[in-house]
Amino acid sequence: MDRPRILVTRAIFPDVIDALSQHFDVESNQDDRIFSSDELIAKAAGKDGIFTTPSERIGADVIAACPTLKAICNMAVGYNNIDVAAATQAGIIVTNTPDVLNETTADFAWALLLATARRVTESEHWLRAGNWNKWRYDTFLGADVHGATLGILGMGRIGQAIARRAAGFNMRVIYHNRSRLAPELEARANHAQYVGKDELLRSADHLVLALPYSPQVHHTVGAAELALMKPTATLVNIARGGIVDDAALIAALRAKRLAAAGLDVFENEPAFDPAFLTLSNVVLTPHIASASEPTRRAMAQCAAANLIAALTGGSPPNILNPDAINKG
Ligand code: 8YV
Repeated sequence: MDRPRILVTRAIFPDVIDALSQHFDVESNQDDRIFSSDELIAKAAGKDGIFTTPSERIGADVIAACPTLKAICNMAVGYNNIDVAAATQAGIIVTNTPDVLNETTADFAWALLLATARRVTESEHWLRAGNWNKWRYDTFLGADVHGATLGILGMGRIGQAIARRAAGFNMRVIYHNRSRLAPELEARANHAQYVGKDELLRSADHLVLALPYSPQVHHTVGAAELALMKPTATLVNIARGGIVDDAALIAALRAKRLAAAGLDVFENEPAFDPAFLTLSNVVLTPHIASASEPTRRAMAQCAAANLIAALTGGSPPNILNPDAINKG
């Protein structure tokens, strides 16, 4: 029997390519070229499966043009790059990589929160530029983290991991989520208290966004929401570009209606709004919240395991659309 044929859309750990090659004929992209949409379709056509990352948009057009596809395995917990409904309709399994990145991503949310509140990167730039020639009582005064109120919008597995870490900082944790957590989960999340979205915005000293992107939450933090926040507050986004209205955020930061922001994700990334570069009160990172060596490896292995299961008659551990199986 012919081996299934797969496409790996981006460069990935070579040993993961080796593992996939034990089961499949693999077309890989170790040169890490960014495919145009037409190239992606041309490469995916005739394949049984694709190993994707959030940089590739797998829309209904790609799905319609690739009738041999049986599985799309995304190396990310987020999957808003994939039209899951169209895939389900076409009998294509879609998988993601949940859980393996929770703790690493929560660590990074804290890295951004602390760097933002305590002006770590801003002061380092100033120091590197040769400006440090005397001590002053008010050099880079920031906001306290300990004892402050941490707000979390989106209290899934990553949000809860962020909340647990607040215990060491003696913080009160408030959150808003589509639905309230069970009491035992709230207790484990540093006794997080469920509040309405407006109260979250009004009360948080440090607000972290940890919700998945969907069209329903596009610009869920825009000008009106930013106006509710304390002028001393900080905002951290480790979730997805598009959840925040970046133009509104830039205006708020410029006018100091918000003290500072720490951003790992942006609208239209990597071509983010260059106005961010003109602001000193932002910490900017290139979508690396899950980027520890062990975690990126675990994510790649998880996506590979899903693809192997999907195309060799197994049950992919992280299937997002079980209905696809009956259609296929
Ligand atoms: C990166 C993420 O996008 O998992 C997600 O949804 O946003 C991040 O972990 C991912 O590492 C890219 O493969």
